[in-house]
Formats: sequence, structure tokens, C-alpha cells
Amino acid sequence: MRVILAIALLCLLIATTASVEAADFQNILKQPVIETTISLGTSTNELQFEPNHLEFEAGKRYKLRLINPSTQKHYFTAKDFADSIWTQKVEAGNVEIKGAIHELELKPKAEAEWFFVPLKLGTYSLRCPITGHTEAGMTGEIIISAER
Ligand SMILES: [Cu+2]
Repeated sequence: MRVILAIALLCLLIATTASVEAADFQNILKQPVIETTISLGTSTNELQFEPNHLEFEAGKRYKLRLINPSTQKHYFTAKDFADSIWTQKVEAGNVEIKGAIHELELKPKAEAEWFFVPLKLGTYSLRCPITGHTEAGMTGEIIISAER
């Protein structure tokens, strides 16, 4: 009997903790979104990200606008970063994509908006893996820091 009671209490505790987390999450989604823009390449076709350093705070909600003002396609490749965030959605043109995203390819003049919540603290690398681009300096750094 005592064991059953202990298990029941434990289950209740787990259920309560889970519901608190779900409530926190609902609150995160109600937060105003913080907007940042990153340019993949430049209008003069320089092979760089602008800015090449991004910093986000864990637990806040962001809208990262990605633009490609150049005449060639570029990638936003930061897989470890992508694994450390919760993606709400990506909007591009008239399409809204929900669920995990690992990499984005932007054609010339393309634009996309990535809505996410950073979760795991760390320093992550960003690059464009198109032949020659990483080598030419199309790299960057993304930091997820603790909430201030
Ligand atoms: Cu590139």
C-alpha cells in the first residue's frame, strides 16, 4: 500500500512539473518577438555573413530574418545551433513551415523568417558550405547565452 502511494505521489509530482513547463512554454509564445536580420552575402557579392556574429538569450522568442541581396545562392548552415533551439516556424513567401529546421538555402534576392526559442547555451559555428564560400570567409558565430 505504501509503495503504491509513493508511486502515485511520484506520478503526481511528474505530472505537475510537466504542466508547469507547458505553462512556461505558453508564456514564451506570448512574449513579443525580438527581431534580428542576417544578410547572406552582400549586394556587391562579398562572401560573408552580415553580421557574422549573432547572440541570443535562451528562453526568449526570436524572429531571425534572413536575406540574400547577392546574385548567387547561399546557405545558412549551423546544425549544432539548429539542434539547440526550438523552431516554431519558418516563413518564406506564402509558405509557413512548422517543425525542426536544420539548414536554409536562399536563392538570389530570397528572404525567409525563422521564428524560434533558443534552449541550449553554447557557441555555435555558422557557415555557407558552397564550394569556396567557407574558405573565402563566409563563416560566423552564434552564441546562446543565459537569460539576463
Ligand atoms: Cu555562400
